[in-house]
Amino acid sequence: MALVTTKEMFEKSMKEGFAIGAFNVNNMELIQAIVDAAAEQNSPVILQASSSAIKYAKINYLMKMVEAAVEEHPNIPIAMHLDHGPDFETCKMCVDAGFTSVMFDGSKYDFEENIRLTKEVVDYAHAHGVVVEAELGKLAGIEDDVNVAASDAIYTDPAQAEEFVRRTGVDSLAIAIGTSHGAYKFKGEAKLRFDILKEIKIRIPNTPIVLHGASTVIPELVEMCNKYGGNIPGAKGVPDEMLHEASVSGVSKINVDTDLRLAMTAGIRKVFVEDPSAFDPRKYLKPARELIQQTVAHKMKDVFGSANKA
Ligand code: PH4
Ligand code: ZN
Repeated sequence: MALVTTKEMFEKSMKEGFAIGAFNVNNMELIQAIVDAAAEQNSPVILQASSSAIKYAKINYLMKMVEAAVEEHPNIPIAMHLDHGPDFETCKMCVDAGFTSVMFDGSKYDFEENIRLTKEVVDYAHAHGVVVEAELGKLAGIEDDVNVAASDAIYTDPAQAEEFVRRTGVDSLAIAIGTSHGAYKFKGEAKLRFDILKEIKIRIPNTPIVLHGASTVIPELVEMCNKYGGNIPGAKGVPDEMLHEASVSGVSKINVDTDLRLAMTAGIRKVFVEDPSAFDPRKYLKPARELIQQTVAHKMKDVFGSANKA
């Protein structure tokens, strides 16, 4: 099987009420851990790279490794997606390089400009058999180089969502209901606006909904980082129960990056502290890769409900 678009996996997710994890990648160990977890769980999976990840790893290396992952796991639907494409050129570069899905993130523009720019990307991508995710509303926190103060976070307006999808022809829509990027999502209790999600779903029942900034910030991983010399105090994410509720309430794609960063860092830190003489990278990258795989498998099986949906 070749790389697939997200079309069929999203159709299945909407029909059967589960979500597909979209996991950020920028190196070989992440890619291997994620697709091995998907194979172990017989789950569809989306690999995604941001423009800064592409700058770091280089698009050619990323695509060759993703192609290798597909060859290793021919029975698992794997999509390759651009996360937070900042402009038409970056989206075009990824379409031309063989990505099967791209996100154009026009959330920093006003409504009309977001529609105009998204439509340009949709026209190009669709002409090349590639699907497009767009974003409406603003997430609090830091994403790429855009910093939106928490107080300026703007929830997605359901009526605008309907108009946006109709006028752009976009394939999926990222919405803002209270999540944010990174390890510090909530000061007090975690709170998501499921009422807004419900309203959006009523207005665009056939459009897959995407949740960004949806890491759990798994307490065990934060503790492990801190235990082995890290300093990540007060980190807090979206609890598993809320992500499960989102998965059965019409969210089709759930983005996870922070939890993978924590797993990799925790695994490496542990080896460094327990065996200061270790300096063969395989000695610390192997356990780190295993911890990432466990983390991804847990999400697929226990939270998103995508296990056995390949
Ligand atoms: N993302 C990840 C964005 C990563 O430039 P960069 O590579 O740092 O960008 O789109 C998410 O939605 C991840 O959410 P999370 O932080 O809750 O895991
Ligand atoms: Zn994001």
